[in-house]
Amino acid sequence: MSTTWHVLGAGSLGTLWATRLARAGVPVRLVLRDTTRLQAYEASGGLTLVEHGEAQHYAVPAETADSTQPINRLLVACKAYDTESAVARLAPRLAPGAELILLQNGLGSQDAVAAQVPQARCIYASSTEGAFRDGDWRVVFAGHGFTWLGDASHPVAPIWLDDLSTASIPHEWSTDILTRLWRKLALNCAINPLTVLHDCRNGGLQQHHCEVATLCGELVELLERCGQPAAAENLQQEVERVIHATAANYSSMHQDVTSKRRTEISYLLGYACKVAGRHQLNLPHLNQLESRLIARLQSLGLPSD
Ligand code: NAD
Ligand code: KPL
Repeated sequence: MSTTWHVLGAGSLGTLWATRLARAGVPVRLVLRDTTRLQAYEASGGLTLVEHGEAQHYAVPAETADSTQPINRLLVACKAYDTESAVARLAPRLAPGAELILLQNGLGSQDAVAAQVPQARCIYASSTEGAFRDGDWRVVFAGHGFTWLGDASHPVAPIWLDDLSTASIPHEWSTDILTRLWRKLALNCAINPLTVLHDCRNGGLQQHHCEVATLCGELVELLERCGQPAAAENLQQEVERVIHATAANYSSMHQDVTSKRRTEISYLLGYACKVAGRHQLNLPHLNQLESRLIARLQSLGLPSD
């Protein structure tokens, strides 16, 4: 019998993973916030995944954090700002040798969780898959992509990657996961805040070429200073390529702001500025971008952390 995957956070990515694992016959259980959510979930009868316009229903079993069953494998699919408190509630249930897979975008939340549960192995992930909720317990698989997984302190791939293959979740074990996460963070810092400040689609940044180039210059300095030269390579070209390739899309941060949702600023631009400060690196445009973004979020009545 294979090990059960506990999935913490039944939002977009959590549902995308839970339904594909369940569809492949891999044992999965959702961990929901409280009994109110659990009752609502049970009344709905399960999760729905919409793929290629077709909705499929999966009766994935669920529990709350207060359940007592030990957890051996935990997929953490909360937003970065919820991760630490969500994992803290489950820490007493983690079995010796438990493994956590952290799906959060940006940086900072993963290290915080790893410090919180030193007895567990924490595997960091970086995903280009895209999903969004179009109803309670219902998720649309919007963008097929790829997920890299890695463990900066232990290069050997876990055996359970086979479960991901069985579930047709495109993935690869990465021995440089931090470089991947830093690269994605740099891309997000160069694109997402500006799309909020200029209230435009990604393609709208083609009108702000100089601003983008200046930010890329500072991000390259930061990456090199933090020992991530590979993440800095041709950053500006990559940013321009992404702006062009995703010209018609709104960035994830722009979508959060439009929907009045809290952003993950502290784990993206906020993290970059904090690390620059720690290295006593003066990056005036990046700092100014952070101040402008915070001011904009506050003016919209949104949390700025
Ligand atoms: P989401 O808001 O759709 O889902 C998060 C879920 O976690 C919510 O259902 C929330 O209720 C739940 N949650 C929060 N605290 C909890 C707790 N204490 N106990 C139980 N559940 C709790 O978020 P998402 O879009 O799935 O994003 C998750 C992470 O993945 C983010 O860091 C995001 O940047 C990253 N990511 C998302 C996508 C995407 O397409 N959605 C793509 C790549 C990366
Ligand atoms: O990852 C992205 C996002 O919207 O979060 C893009 C726009 C592709 C890069 O910042």
